[in-house]
Amino acid sequence: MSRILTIGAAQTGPIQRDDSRPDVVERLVALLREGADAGCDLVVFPELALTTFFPRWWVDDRAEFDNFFETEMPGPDTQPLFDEAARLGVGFHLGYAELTPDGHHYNTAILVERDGSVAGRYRKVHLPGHHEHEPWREFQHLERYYFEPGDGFNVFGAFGGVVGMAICNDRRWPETYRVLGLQGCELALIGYNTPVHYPPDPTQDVLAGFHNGLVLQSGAYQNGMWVVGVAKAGNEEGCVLLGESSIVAPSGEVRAVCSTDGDELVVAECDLDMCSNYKDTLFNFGYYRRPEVYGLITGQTGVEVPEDVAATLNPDDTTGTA
Ligand code: CDT
Repeated sequence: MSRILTIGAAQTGPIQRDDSRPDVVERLVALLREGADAGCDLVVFPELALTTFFPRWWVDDRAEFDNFFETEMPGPDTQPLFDEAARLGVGFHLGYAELTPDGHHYNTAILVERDGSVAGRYRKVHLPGHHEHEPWREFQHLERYYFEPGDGFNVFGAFGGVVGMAICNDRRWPETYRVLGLQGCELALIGYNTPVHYPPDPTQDVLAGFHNGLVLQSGAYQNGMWVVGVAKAGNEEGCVLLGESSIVAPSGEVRAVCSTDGDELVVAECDLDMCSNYKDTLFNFGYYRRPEVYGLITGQTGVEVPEDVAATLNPDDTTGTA
């Protein structure tokens, strides 16, 4: 049986603070319909696709921003998207801010099957930025203030394959793809909101697009999986967000890429069986991996230079040297 999926990367342009949910959902529905016309099985929307990227602002009382969160999915504002998807027989992936009934806040994505059923949910693991208000920045990146981290990377049986999700900053960490890859992931869906300006080190600004391509392509290749990276792009409340949404094959080749900073759909045919070209050969994990020498990866978080090596950097300090 063929496992060729037609996938649309549905980049959105900016969403301003005053844009209403129904207006945003209407834009998503338009992209979904464009995807249906292009024969898509699945349309992938960005991280926090229903609102502006509100963690760029500080408020003393976090509850003031609860209006940016969804308390149910689907809810009254998002139901039209679910209804249209089911009517068209097109699945979708959607990032949004989630507020649970017991008061937990997450940066979340869901995967919805072609019949409208929810196939999976993921809560962002790697929360970038800072916890405290840092007034020296041109804009804040307060994900660590507004969200709690999720507790793992799972895969889901959906669309005839093994599908995983990650969100934005997760895509920069090789562990994300490898933990998904170890569960057989054939398709990783990753929404993002990436400011082009990085206040702690502006020398990285000109490399924003390069780094985005680098991590999506290497994650795909090193794990033999399709990777779909989808941006919310453009000038959002004065903060310029990277576009360049793309669909990457298990070979690491880019099969489709957006060329604007607005609402734009690009489509690629993704043969899930192509994953085995890599999973069963060069990246045959079962045959080649050496977990017995990878212990540091799960055993520690930060860098610990071994004492004998550190000593060579400070020759005056003879502690611990022979
Ligand atoms: N949304 C998100 O995770 N953005 C981050 C910005 C990093 S700078 C704090 C990213 O990795 O693209």
